[in-house]
Amino acid sequence: MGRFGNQADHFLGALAFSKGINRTLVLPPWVEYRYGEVKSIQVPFDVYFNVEYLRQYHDVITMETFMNDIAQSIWPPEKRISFCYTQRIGEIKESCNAKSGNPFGPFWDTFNIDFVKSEFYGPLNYDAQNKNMMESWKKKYSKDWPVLAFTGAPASFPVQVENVHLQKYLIWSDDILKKSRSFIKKHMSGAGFLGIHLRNGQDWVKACQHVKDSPKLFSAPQCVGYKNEKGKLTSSICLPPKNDIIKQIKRVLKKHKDIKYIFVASDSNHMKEELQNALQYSDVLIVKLESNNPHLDLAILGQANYFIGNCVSSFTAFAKRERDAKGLPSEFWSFPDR
Ligand code: GFB
Repeated sequence: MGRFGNQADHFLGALAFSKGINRTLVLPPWVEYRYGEVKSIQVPFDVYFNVEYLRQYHDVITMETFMNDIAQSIWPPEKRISFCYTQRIGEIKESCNAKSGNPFGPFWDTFNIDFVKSEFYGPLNYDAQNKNMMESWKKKYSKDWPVLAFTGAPASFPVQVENVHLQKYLIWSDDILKKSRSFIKKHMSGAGFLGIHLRNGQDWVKACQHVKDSPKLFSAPQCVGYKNEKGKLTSSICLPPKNDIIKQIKRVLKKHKDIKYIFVASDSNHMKEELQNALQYSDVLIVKLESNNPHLDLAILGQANYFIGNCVSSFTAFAKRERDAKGLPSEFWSFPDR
């Protein structure tokens, strides 16, 4: 569901679930959408992440290895059953219709997978914290069910608070790490840098209109709490005004004299000129990637000396969790209210 940040939240839940029911997790590819292309494309899990670190927590195998080396013997075509909570709308009645629509069809087609049957697993759920529930799964789906292939991630969005810690096993691939380190060395050497995430594209402007009716919109629980116990969600937390952004950056720079660069990650407007103008009397340089690369942006944000992100965005949430796992400091735009 959704793009990278949403999928990463789901991934942590699915990881906890697979451990809960004591099953090897087949690491799915990441689903991406390219401008001008109708069908989703699937990027192997290990293009972005190092699978070895996940093995410290649980048994995992990439989908590519699973399909090439193992599926033919333990999951032959006639045993391919799709799992969903209850029937899903589509061409076939009483079915998961696992391949109906995008990204579903292109996802399974990438591996030439067709399903012979559907299995409705309701009323079971995937709350890995519920030990009885995990036992029920193990009992109901024993050895006769070699593979549980879900139509959607067996996980919630945003990530359950109990699963946030699993982020520490999600380590960038060597390729991404190398690229991020060489960018930092080339463009931000000799001093600290502040990483900022500006989520401000048109889709976001529209989404933020829902703040009034959705006090826990998207990833907002990461700052306001899962029950809004830490504060109220406001529209400036979702879409901070430019002046507030500049004021907040100045406050951080005042406190962190070692910072001489600002690395800006954004889906749309990096505000490079505005930031340069506002900070022209300081000796701080504004830096951004030359071309759009969300994963490289995230890997760099994860290494910044300090980070300011958007509390509502699951893209920020990824960077924030990674930084928390490393003990690096972060804050959110316009939160808490000053
Ligand atoms: O990651 P994501 O689920 O985060 O989706 P949100 C936002 C996508 O926008 C990312 C791009 O996966 C990137 O492709 N993007 C966002 C960025 N920020 C940056 C950035 O700093 N740098 C680069 N290069 N790309 C939610 C969606 O987005 O937005 C929801 O997941 C919904 O499903 C909502 O569409 C409107 O949580 O921010």
